[in-house]
Amino acid sequence: MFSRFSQAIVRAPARNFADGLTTVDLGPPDVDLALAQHAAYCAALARHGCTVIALPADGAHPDSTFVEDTALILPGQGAIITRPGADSRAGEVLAMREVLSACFPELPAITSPGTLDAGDVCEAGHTVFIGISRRTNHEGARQLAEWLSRYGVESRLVDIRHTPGILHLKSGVVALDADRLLCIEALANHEAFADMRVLRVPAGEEYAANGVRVNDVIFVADDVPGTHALLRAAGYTLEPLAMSEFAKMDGGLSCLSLRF
Ligand code: CIR
Repeated sequence: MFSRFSQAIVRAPARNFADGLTTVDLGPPDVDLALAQHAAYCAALARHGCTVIALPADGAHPDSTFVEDTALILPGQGAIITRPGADSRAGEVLAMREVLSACFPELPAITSPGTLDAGDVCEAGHTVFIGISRRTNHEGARQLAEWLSRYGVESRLVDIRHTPGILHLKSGVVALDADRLLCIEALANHEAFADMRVLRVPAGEEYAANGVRVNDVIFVADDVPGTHALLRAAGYTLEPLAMSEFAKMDGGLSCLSLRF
């Protein structure tokens, strides 16, 4: 089973997008180009069956375009507000609580001392992989696992604190199907994935492992031809999208929307 989404929450980058956090050295993003890439991303969500709920840009939080980090939704079941691990992102959850409380009357939250960015949460069927990272700590993961267990969802931890080049678990893993992942080489042999079929992104295309499945297609960066060939050979339909300006801020295709 793989969740089907009918709605997606997004937030366009604000003019001060370049003031957000980043660990990569790719130069500052061009905000106008980021806005054009964001618009194309939203159009793709709509083409693939999602009603797009667009929140206004929020200059008080330069990373707020990465809406996915602020909540986790089990479509048709429940939602939980996260507690982002970066201080500058803490306030982002307030707006998300307001939006989601209209759909989910019971809306628990990860609480201190737990921290959790939902970019560290990778759902594959009835299993959820939770990354322990610089943003998500063991207590945050424990609280999330307890919440998931109420819905019969099993969770497994993946410690990525020593995996170079990735901010979040989903910077390096995409759930393609309930039993199949696309991974960077460094994570492909992780014991948590032992019963999954794993496709490895070709060397030099590590950014490709920051894609996301949206209903029947895989959203993937447009500049990773080796990965495109690999995924097409495995039978997937792709939606290649330009992501250069979000990559400069450590962002990928999953973090730009919260889907349910
Ligand atoms: C951050 O450092 O929090 C943002 N600049 C990027 C967050 C990307 N989120 C994600 O991959 N889920």
